Formats: sequence, C-alpha cells, structure tokens
Amino acid sequence: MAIRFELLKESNECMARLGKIETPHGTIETPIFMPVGTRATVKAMTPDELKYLGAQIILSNTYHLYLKPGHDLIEKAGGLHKFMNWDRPILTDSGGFQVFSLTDLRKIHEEGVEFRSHIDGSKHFISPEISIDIQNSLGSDIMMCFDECVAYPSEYEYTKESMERTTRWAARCRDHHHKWDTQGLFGIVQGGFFKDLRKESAKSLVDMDFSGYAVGGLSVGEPKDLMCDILEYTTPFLPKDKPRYLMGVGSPDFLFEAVERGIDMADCVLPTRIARNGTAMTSNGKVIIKNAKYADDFNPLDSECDCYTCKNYSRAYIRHLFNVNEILGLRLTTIHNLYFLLKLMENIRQSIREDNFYKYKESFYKKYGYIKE
Ligand code: PRF
Ligand code: ZN
Repeated sequence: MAIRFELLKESNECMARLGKIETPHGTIETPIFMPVGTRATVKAMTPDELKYLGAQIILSNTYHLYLKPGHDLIEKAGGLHKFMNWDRPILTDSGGFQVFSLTDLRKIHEEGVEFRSHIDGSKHFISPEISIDIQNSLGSDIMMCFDECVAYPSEYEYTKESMERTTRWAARCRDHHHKWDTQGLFGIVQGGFFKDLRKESAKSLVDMDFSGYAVGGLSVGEPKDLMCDILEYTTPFLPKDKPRYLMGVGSPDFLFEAVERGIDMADCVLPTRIARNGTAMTSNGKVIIKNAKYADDFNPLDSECDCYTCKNYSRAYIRHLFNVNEILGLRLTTIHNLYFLLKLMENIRQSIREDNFYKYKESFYKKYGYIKE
C-alpha cells in the first residue's frame, strides 16, 4: 500500500489526534495544512521556498491540469512531481468539486459529468474512471474519488440521490484504480447537512476500505456552527487507523474546529489568495496592508513571526509594493501567510502532544480577535 497512517496519540481533551502518513515521497506529520497548487504551482512560490516555509504536502487539481497543459503532457514529463520540481507528497483533487462549480456549464449523468471548459467553452466528459486515469498519469501520492459536492442549501431528496451516486462512483474509482502500490485513494463522504445521509455515506465508503477518508460538501457557505455539528457527527463513523481530510478549509478558526473534531488534513486557497490581494494573517488578527494607517508603519507584518518577510521587511515597504503593483509585494505576503498557517499547525500538533489544545485554542482566539478578552 502506498499510504500508511500511524496514529501516534489521541488527545485527552477532545477528538484531536496526532499522527503521521507515510507516502512514496516522504512522511507527513498530522494534523497538517496543505497549500494549494491548482495549476502545478503554489502561486508565486518556488518549491524551495515552500520547503523553507515548512510545507510537507501540497494539493493540485485534476480538472485544471487535464485542461491545461493536459495530463498526457505531464505524464510525458515524468509525472507531476518531476514536471513541477516538487519531490515531497502531492494530493490531487478529483475534479468533481471544480466541475460541479461550473453550474451553468455541466450536465450530470450516472456515467459521469459533461461540461464545458471555463477557459474556451470546449466540450468535455469526466467519469470516475477518467478521473482515476488522469490522477494515475499525474502520479500524485494521494488521489481523491470523483464525487459531487451539493450546494448549500439543497433539498433532502436531491442530496440523497447525489450522495448515493457519489457512493456508486466511489466504488467505480476503487475498482478502476490499479496503482495501489504507489498511489493512495481517499473516499469522500457527502450527504449535505442531513445526518442520516452523512452516516450512510460514511458507512458505505468505510466498507470499501480506502486509504483514507475525506469529508466533502462542508464549508460551502453554511453557518460555522452547522459545519461543526455535521463534522462532529461524521468523524466518529470513520476508522481511527486511517487519515481524515476536511476539504476546502483554511482559516485559523476552521482549522482549530476541524482538528478538535478529529480531522488530520485540510487544504484551502485562502492563505495564498488573500495574500495576493494584500491581506496578512497575523497573531493579532488580519492586517490589510493597503490601509492608510500602515503608510509609515516600520514594524513587520507580525512582530511575533520569524518568517523571511517579517525578519526583513516593514508594513510600510510591503504597502508601497502593493500600491505600485510590484510582484514582490504579493510574494512577501504569500511567504508570511503560508509560514503563519503552517506554524499554527505545528503549534496545534505540539498542543495535542502536551494535552493543552484547548488552552492554546483559547489564547489564539483571544489574540486573533475571534473572542473578546
Ligand atoms: N469535494 C471535492 N473537493 C472539494 C470539496 C468536495 O466536497 C470541497 C468542499 N468544501 C472542497 N474541495 N472533490
Ligand atoms: Zn511573517
């Protein structure tokens, strides 16, 4: 098996866990945040910079790479790792989520999904088998099943029908996958915001014995409490000896809430996306660098951070770079945001190790401004 998960510790305080995932490209310590490199690049970062920041695994996207430059080309280059010069683990999302975001451009059938490219309108078809073939050509360490993520809110009947189809698709993905020795495959729990559907989805997928399990269909615009409630209900149906991945979550509070409920992995474009429009996450909350009050602020983005950006540059300088559209500005904030979030996960792992997760969570929330002092 390509993927081996070892559960190192369960928290005495909550459902949080400490573990490690061994992959063909190295070991990942969990809980972990995965920076997103949709188009075979984590925007504006070199792989060496990502390593300096502490990235242990990155995520890339089947849908985007299939359209451009094409998975055949990436296979010809020797696989995605070689193509992009990243020798640590890679997880690829199946394309399901991206295709389903094209609401006006797609048609769902039992066999798969017909859609038009968001780039040039050309017609395409992706089925569970095709998604696996593409991910096999890319050579990611962890592949995801082809699923449907329903919108929030959605009717019970449609959510049920969709979840059942996602389960049938998962079985087809598993049957079609033929590279289990080098690539793991995760099932994705769906079922929207209906507990009976979440339970049924989780149970059916667990019976199929995947390398790990993701919780999909959350963080799609619902209130935070509802996400936490569904997540807390769902994770206990997942096996303890396999990794659990919450898809599309990357704000500090959501990461704490996820880990508290037994999640080991998460990904999101948030830290890199907000960095590029000039927002930094700091230990005292968000800093919107274009704000006039930073014009002559010669302090670092975050005075408690020891990243390359904070050790060398001031808010005033970074603000200037953004104001004149210099690309170094977005590179410096990206470096800081990724460092900040990866460091946060390291601190969370340490707090689980020392059984003071709640204490760390509370002190972080107070300083960040999530709760009042
Ligand atoms: N399914 C897949 N990718 C995803 C999601 C999902 O439900 C989400 C939901 N937050 C993000 N990315 N395949
Ligand atoms: Zn910093």
